[in-house]
Amino acid sequence: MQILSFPSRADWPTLMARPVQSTEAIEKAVAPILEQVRTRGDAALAELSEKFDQIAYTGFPVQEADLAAAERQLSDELKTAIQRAYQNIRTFHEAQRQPVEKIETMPGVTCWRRSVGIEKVGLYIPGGTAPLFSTVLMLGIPAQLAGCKEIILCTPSHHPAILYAAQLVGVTNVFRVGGAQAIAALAYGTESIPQVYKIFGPGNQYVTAAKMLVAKEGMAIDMPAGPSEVAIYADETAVPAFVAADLLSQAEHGADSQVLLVSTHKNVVTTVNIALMTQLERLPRRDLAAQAIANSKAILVETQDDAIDLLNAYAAEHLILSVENPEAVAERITNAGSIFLGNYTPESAGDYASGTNHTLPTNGFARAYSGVSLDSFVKKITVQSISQDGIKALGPTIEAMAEAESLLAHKQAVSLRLASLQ
Ligand code: HSO
Ligand code: ZN
Repeated sequence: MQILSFPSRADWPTLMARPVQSTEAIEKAVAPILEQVRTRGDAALAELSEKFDQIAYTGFPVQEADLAAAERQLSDELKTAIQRAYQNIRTFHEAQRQPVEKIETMPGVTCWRRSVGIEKVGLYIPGGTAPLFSTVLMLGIPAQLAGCKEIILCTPSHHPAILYAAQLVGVTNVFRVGGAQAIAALAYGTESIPQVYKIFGPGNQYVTAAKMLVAKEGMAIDMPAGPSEVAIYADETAVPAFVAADLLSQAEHGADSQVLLVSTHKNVVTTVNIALMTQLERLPRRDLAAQAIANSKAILVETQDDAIDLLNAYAAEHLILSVENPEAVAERITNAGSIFLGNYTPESAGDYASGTNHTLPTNGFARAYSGVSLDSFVKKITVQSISQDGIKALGPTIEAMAEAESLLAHKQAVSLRLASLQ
């Protein structure tokens, strides 16, 4: 980790800048893949799956027998863990449901909002070295609660826990297909894969580029995704070994992961760094983690106010507050995807099993975006009903405004009704 001591505020933006990734070349490679799937459907999926993933695309979803086999391959311990996580995530997301409230804005004028599940959603789970079955829970549970009618999951992974989690959350069909071609299939539909209305899930740069390209064409996506990040604010009440472990848990996601340590105490930075080096050596994914750590920074600041300003400017995807009085500090945080309080709340808890969602805004998007929640899987439809007395009371307001906007047909729609009530 690079240690930066008391940098001036003018230097903060440069220090905290995420590495810019040039997407142009990747989008150029991805656009023809989208086009092939759009025009040739399953035939293109088969060719591209063979070429990029060495998968023979069958054109059929994963069958019952394979799902049952997947369940048999898992240890009871892992199944129990997945069920525990499922319950907690479900409980937390269930509580996000809001009761329909009919609001009388003035006598006889009633307005309300109904949440309706997006009928068809696509979930993408990448292959690669970490089989992210936890992400199946994070996306599938709110989809299930929202009442999405079709939940289509695409993944190139063969990991049985992905299939087990898919069954728990009530996925309609799983298709063994990955990469940009899977995103194209969900966006346009093929003979075998239904077109969906919104696409969710992480992925490599090709998958992300594919999501961005179909989003330009009008497809809804969960959010723009960048490399995963954690910022930790630690003071002398923090346990250095815990802080180091949390930094590494994010670093092991990939060489491009971002980790940031902020402190007002030099000895905190030093002791965390020592613990980090010891722990790093013993990690199976130490090569990836070491690369992420090499690009990461520890920033020493003068005061708590400086730390809070810096963290708000950074807008981390995950923010761990290992400080005295973490709740009071958290109250002053205005930009972050998800906040973890105190010495006993590791980011891993939110990544897997405490209940909150782990699909969160990266790359500073936490300034304006929220993580995935039940809301991500519903549309809110507004409804209104106006009585005769209501239109008598509200009508003149509408007439005056319509007239001033020179939209006389709008005015007429009210005037005719008022006249009929004379
Ligand atoms: N930290 C990742 C989520 C994850 N971690 C999945 C482990 N598995 C992005 O929030
Ligand atoms: Zn993680």
